[in-house]
Amino acid sequence: MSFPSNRILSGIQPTGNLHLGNYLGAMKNWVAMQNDYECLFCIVDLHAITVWPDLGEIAQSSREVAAGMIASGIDPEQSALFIQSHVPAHAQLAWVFNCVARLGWLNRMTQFKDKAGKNKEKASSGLMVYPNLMAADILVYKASHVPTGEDQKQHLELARDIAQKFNVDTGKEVFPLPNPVIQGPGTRVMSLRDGQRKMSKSDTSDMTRINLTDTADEIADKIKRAKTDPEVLPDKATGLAERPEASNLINIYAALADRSVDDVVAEFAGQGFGAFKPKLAALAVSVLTPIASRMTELLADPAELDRLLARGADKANDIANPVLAEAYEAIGFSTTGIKR
Ligand code: AQP
Repeated sequence: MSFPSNRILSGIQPTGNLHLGNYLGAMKNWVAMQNDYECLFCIVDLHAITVWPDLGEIAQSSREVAAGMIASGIDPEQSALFIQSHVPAHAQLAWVFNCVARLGWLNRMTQFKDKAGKNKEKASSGLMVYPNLMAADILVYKASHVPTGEDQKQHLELARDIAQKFNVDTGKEVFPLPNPVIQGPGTRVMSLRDGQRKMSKSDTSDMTRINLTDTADEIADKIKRAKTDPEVLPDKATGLAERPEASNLINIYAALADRSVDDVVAEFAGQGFGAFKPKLAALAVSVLTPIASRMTELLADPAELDRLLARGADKANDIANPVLAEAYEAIGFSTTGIKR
């Protein structure tokens, strides 16, 4: 069985503001991969309701994410940019995977534990089976590669387990085993207030993250007030071990500047944060404020964004529907009435 060797699927939730972690851990890498891969980028609104959001805001948040992606460099003519719920095969295949994945596998997912917290009994069942939907997002396109941040690594391993079990159980090689692409210093951008926690949309404090829509003053202020330690910067990257906040700021600098951590450390060796932070702020402002301006322009024409997203959904449906039919066939469902 031959599978596509250079097809990418990746997604992002339309929940709250896009932030620097989403940009450096995901979107910036997606942009760089567009010329070498057939790319499908998905705004995962079905994932967004696993933690019930403000219902009136999902459509507009989806447009904002689409605008953020296009403003960051995703080309909707070249890549398929679409909303997950516009391609029903994601949810249909996810149901199949609910019946393939074992509860023991899902119980090991650390993101569920983090997000459900102490209130596990009150978490939605959707939050528990979120990784099965993510596996469907990827496998319904037979994607070969999934570029993502470090936080999604465990879910990707589960997607591979699901693909393998489905193939073994049905005796048909329907799904490939997708490969994670987790690379560069931006794969794990941490909170500006706590170097042990990831930068996240759902953090209650806005000072923990840099939003893509922040103004130059807000960016500079957040970096100025970012938590650090009293030491000067080391002359080798190994000197950042046990210094999570310093390490985070250096990683952010390296990822924004497209330089290696070693290179950045060598430049700032022996300097304190008083000297480093203004340089980081200037760099962040120079990269992020043009993205914010372009987002504002794109959001001024919601009908055009909706048109681009509908076109992306057409492209995605054309790939996903035959794969779903193939999976149904492998299970032994009657597929005579299914549209391909
Ligand atoms: N802090 C991060 N560092 C690097 N990459 C990150 N990503 C998210 N946070 C970081 C990557 O961004 C992509 C889309 O993520 P998402 O918005 O769909 O979901 P998430 O990972 O759950 O992001 P948040 O901000 O943490 O959202 P909430 O707070 O709602 O849970 C993924 O590729 C992810 O790896």
